[in-house]
Amino acid sequence: MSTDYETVCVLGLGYIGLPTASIMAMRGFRVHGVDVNQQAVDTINQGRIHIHEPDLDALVKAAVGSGRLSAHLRPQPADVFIVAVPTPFKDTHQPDLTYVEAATRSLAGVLTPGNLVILESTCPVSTTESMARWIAEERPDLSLPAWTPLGAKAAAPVKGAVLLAHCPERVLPGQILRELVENDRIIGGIDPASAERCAAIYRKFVIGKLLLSDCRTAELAKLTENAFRDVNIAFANELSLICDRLGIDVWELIRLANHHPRVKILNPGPGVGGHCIAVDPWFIVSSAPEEARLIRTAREVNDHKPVVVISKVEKLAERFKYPVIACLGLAFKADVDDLRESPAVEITRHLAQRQIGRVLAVEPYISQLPKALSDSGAQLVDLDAALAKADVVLLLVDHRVFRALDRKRLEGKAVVDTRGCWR
Ligand code: SAJ
Repeated sequence: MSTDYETVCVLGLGYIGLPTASIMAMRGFRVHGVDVNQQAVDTINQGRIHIHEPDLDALVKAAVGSGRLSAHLRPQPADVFIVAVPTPFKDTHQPDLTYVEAATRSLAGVLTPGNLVILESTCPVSTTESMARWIAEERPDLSLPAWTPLGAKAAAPVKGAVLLAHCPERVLPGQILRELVENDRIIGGIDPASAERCAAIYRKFVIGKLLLSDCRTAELAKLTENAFRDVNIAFANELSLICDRLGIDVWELIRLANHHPRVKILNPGPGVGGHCIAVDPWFIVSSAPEEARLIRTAREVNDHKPVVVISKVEKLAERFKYPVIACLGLAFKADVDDLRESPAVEITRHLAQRQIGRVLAVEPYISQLPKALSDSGAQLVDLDAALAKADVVLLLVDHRVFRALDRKRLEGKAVVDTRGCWR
């Protein structure tokens, strides 16, 4: 099959799927985007976006305008299928593959022999093989390759087999469009033929290196990257607790230590949020609970950080009769609108529910409070209104607008700066 003018069906039009679909459309692919959210589908078909990511609006407008990107509620026949749906965890920290399974079973209906199915969602080890099983259950008429590590002697490819690969997304929210093109990509085939075919697709829009491997290794590599970052942030967060106890400025400590040529400590904060780093390490823990001791502890250290911030604010609030507490930022990190797993939301909700004062939340990227805060008692206001009234100012997210704040406006207020921007 020629690799020119291929049709791609991207399932899940969120932070990964929509930019990927749009970039591929601009590179000449005919792209069907699929999402279960009718509003997202309608918005995209009008050339507009339902999420915030720098420059994504112009890209989607151009892709839809070119006639090569359209959005749908159901999978459409295509040569290549890319699954980019959420993979949350359950209350027990066990991975929840409901969306991956539903997307796989729904695309199975339109598969034809020789199609390639690519999993981009971050998943526990062996999910790509589970997808092969789900497809086989839905479509016993199709043949699917068995897992074969790269370098092992592969069985002769079955003519017309459906190919499968895991190509984990690795982009940083806020820089998605650049990183989608520039980052190196790991391509883990269920067998070597699948890896080769998948690489031919990504070669058309990725200028980073394409690193071919098998799907199990690719799955664990992605989890490893995020667990590495989580462990390193936990180290910084633990240092912040040690410094609080010893009366030392953690930011100054880290600045000094980082002058060593082989030391690169990350930044402490109010905890770790987002749908990736706060989630993915648990997928390793659930697969190898006995062995993943450090990875589990790092998660626990980072998950405990909001509790520390809450008690710091409560202590300061005792100085006032019924203080106004301004919580600056709700997003999980700077300059994004994404509130998923955000420690800032958790902290704001606790402070509001404990009724130790009146809680004002400032989040320039949203226009109404998320469900988690809607009946907490917290009120969404703008920065000026919050600073005019606040007795206690709690900086939770280092959004550009907060970093640029004139420090004089904080005079006379009790300040908790969890990001170290106002030192
Ligand atoms: N954070 C700190 N201190 C730091 C760095 C981050 O407290 O020094 C916090 C942030 O405030 C945020 C959380 O960690 O709450 C995660 O933010 P992040 O910028 O480290 O990462 P994400 O979740 O936006 O994106 C990560 C990236 N993974 C790595 O850097 C290894 C990205 O490349 C992945 O594509 C993404 O996860 C993903 O989707 O898996």
